[in-house]
Amino acid sequence: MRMRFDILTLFPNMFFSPLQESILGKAIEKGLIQIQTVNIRHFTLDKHRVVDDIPYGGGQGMVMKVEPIARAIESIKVENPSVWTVYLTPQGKPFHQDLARRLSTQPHLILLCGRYEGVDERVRELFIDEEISIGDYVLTGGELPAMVLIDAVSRFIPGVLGSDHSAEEDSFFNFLLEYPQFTRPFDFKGNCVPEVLLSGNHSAISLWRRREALRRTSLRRPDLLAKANLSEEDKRLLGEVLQGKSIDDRAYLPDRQGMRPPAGQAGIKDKKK
Ligand code: 4GX
Repeated sequence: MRMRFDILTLFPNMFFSPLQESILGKAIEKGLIQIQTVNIRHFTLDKHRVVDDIPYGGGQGMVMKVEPIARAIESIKVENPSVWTVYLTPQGKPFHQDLARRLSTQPHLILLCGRYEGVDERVRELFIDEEISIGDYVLTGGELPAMVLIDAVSRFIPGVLGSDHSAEEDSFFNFLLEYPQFTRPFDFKGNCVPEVLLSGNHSAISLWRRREALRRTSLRRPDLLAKANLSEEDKRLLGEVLQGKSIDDRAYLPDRQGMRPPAGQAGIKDKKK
């Protein structure tokens, strides 16, 4: 039942802290997932350990060479010829929750992280089973996308989330965004928690949460709402929402000016309390 990830990268250090904290760290300790980084540079054979070269035909930037990547992938395939190999690239199919669930049924994934202008096309042709994009923006490499994928996929592995939490119940499965959550204090600088949540009336609370989930989805993601399977009661609640008073959904507004952190210096600083 355990799942294994092999990450092919030029920057293995990027992965250590992010994947060892919190829930994924626990999942590794429990043996539910196994993560190994493979430094592509270790699979070069030349004195200068060259992993990239200029593009044939000219043009800007560098391209990752085929041989070190081929040797790195083959070193894993000798152990497991049926490993599924993924390349993270903006040209891939869009990553989403269903794809994460499908990948979680694979016992073993290789994640190839590209740098520079990408990899030699023959890597794709010869070794890649699936190309995946985490979104329409350009990053400096495939390492962060690989972490995003590992995180989203691992949540589907039984035992990774607490026993009271199933990834299947999260939003996106029912095509509704989640309802607003509150915890103590009741009154924060005059901003109070909705009274219904303190009423102890569980059916009223369920109705309120359902209505707020519908409100949020119709406001922010009408595309999702169109796919949702709405009950007759949902339609009635949505009707209440649509003819409701002006809707206060402040968190969805752009950042307020004057609330930004000061421009950063070099390095990452941990704010002292
Ligand atoms: N979702 N990147 C890949 C190297 C690269 C450059 C050009 C192919 C062509 C990304 C994303 C992403 C940055 C990973 C560039 N590969 N990956 N890398 N968005 O931006 O997956």
